Parts: sequence; C-alpha cells; structure tokens
Amino acid sequence: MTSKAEGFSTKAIHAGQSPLQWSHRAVVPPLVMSTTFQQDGPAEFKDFDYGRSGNPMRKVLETCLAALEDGEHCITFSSGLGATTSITSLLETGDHLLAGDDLYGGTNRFIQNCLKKQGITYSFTDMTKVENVINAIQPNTKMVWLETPTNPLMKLINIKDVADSLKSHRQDIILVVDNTFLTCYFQKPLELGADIVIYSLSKYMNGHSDVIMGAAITNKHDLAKRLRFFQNAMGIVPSPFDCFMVNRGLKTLELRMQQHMKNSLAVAKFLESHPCVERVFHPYLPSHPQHELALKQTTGHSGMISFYLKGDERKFLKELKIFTLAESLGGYESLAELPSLMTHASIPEDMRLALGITDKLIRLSVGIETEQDLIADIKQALDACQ
Ligand code: P1T
Repeated sequence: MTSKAEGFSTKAIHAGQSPLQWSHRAVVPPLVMSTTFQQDGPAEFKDFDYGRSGNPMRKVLETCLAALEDGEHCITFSSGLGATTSITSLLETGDHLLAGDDLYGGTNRFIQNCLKKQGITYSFTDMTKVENVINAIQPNTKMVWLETPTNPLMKLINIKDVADSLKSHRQDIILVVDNTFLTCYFQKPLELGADIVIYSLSKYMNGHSDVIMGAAITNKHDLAKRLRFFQNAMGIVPSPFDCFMVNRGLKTLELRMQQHMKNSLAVAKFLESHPCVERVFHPYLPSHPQHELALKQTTGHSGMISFYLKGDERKFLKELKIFTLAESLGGYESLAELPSLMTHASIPEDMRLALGITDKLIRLSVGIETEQDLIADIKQALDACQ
C-alpha cells in the first residue's frame, strides 16, 4: 500500500496485504496453517521458523492492526487476558500497579489474584479525576492501567491529562489503555500519550463473536521487543485461523462502528424516555456527566450502554427477544447482561457496590440489527417488567 492511502477502511483492507507479497498474487491474504517452515540449513530460515514464534497470517494481522492504530508495533495474543498477562509481565517483583477502579471483572480478578503471586502490589482508584491518579502514585509504581469508557459504568478518563501529569511526574511509568470498548476507529490512545494500547480483539475488532484474541500496540521499541519475547516464550499465541478471521472482521470495522453508534444512541435516547428506567449511561447523551470529554477525546461511541432499571431485572432480561442474554460484547448481534452476576461477579461485593454495580444495573451491547426492531424489543421488555 502506498503511504498516501490513509483512510481508515483503506488501511483495514490493504495495509500489509498487497498481493505482490506472495507469488500467487491472491487478493485475500492466504491462510497458512503450517506450524513449521523449511530451512535451507540449520538455523537458516527466511521469515518464519516455527509457528509459535511467527506465521504469515499473524504477521498480516499484526501489520494491519498497527496501521489502524497508527502505531509501530502490534503483538497479538490468544485472548485479551493473554495480552494482560504479557503486559503485566513487564513488571518485576516489588513493583506497584495502579489501576482504574472500574474494569472488566476478569481484568480485576487477574490483578487481585495473579499479580500478588509474583510479589507485585496494586491499588485501584477512580481515575475520572486526574489528581486521584497522581495522589495514588507510589515510589515503586511502574504501570498505570485504565479502561475508557470503563466496563460497565461507561465512565470516561481523560487519557491526555493522565498521560501529561504522569510524565511530568515520572518518566518511567508505563501507561496502558484498554481501548476495547471504542476501538481505534473512535479513539487513539497512543496519540493522547498512552505507551501501550491493549485490546480484547474478541469484541468489536473481530466483531462477529467467533474469535477470542487480544493485542498490544505500542510505539516503544523496547516494550515491543519484550512483549514479542513474552508472546513466544509464554506461548500465549493466537491460531492462524483466528488471525484470518480477525483480519477479515477488520474490513468492516468502520461500517460496523458507525452503525453501532447510530443504534446505541437511538436505544439510549429511548431508554432515557421510559418511566421504568432510572438512569442511562452513554457518553454521547448530553446527560452523561462527561459528555464534553467524550466529544473532545473520541470521535464516536460504540454499542455499549448501561442503565439502572426500576423494574424486575430478571423479568426484563427474560422478555427480550432480539437481545440475547449473554456475556461479551462488540459483535454484530445485540446482547444484554447483568454485570453483578455475570461479567463482574468476580469483583469483591463491597467494591462492586461502592462502584454502583448493583442488581439493577443492566449492560447492553447494541448490535447492528434494524434500529426500530431493537427499540421495539427493549420497549416490550421494559413494559413487561414493571
Ligand atoms: O475475553 P478476553 O478476550 O480475554 O478479553 C478480556 C477483556 C479485556 N478488556 C475488556 C475491556 C473486556 O471487556 C474484556 C472481556 N470482556 C467481556 C467478556 C465482557 O463481557 O465484558
């Protein structure tokens, strides 16, 4: 691809995928399943030697993902939590990790259980106020970890403010931003000062709820080199077939995200108007406390909404016909779930309740079905749960 082609979808379709790269000129990147590659002599190989260390399809996907993020290096992993394992392996015994207080339940559980075993300490703080971050920094803090918007409360964290004040304070702290909820189509954390962007590619990036995968993207060569080493040495690699699927999913990321945005805003506005709904969280609603920051920091929002229900939550979830009751998010299909019992059940109860993750908090992943059908489905379930 020439350097002039800079449109998002042009990059998604062409970056690192010129048919000139392979002798048969296939337009769709070839899926190579081979786990090993012939060598001319011992340790004399071309691009690949063994499938865990690298393979053609993974290289295509990583090149495309780096281009979409406007980043230099992308390293993929067998899941989002695999990426988390690798990134936190940059820490040493005795280091401290400071994390946002509202995170995906699995990430929270990882921090509270797996880091301790390695002698790494951690604390959580509400990062919606940048001064909280600075006040919580300890002499041994080596990493700051945040999601924005947060899962499941859709709180926003000002990435640039956090990055600027961290760097003016201490240069050696690695700022990690989980961009799973918005993707590089709506938010570019590296441009705002993050050192590493982490993804669960299982969500919007793949977009079809049929692959579990994660990625780390960075402009820092030293960090990339170490993450690449962990990817291979720890063996947390994605399969060539899954890489093919995610690369294919990226082709429609722009179209899907536009439709997720349109549908989620329509559903959010409808929810706000319904008497059975207490409060709605969607950053592009003017009622969102950080709506101004959303307009400044992002170019749109995905299909993620959470809201407090006044009625019976089990009845509401049972009545839904088009929305499926299931964990996960970011696929073309609409999903609904109850974070307190599902995605965030692993968070200690006191922490969950202090955050406001009660049994009345419902999370929606609004898909790309027809807008009117989604609203009609929500309406009949709300009407029935009063
Ligand atoms: O599931 P996995 O690919 O390992 O990704 C973990 C992960 C990381 N970061 C965020 C923001 C996430 O939402 C997730 C996974 N989340 C769900 C499965 C969920 O339903 O919220």
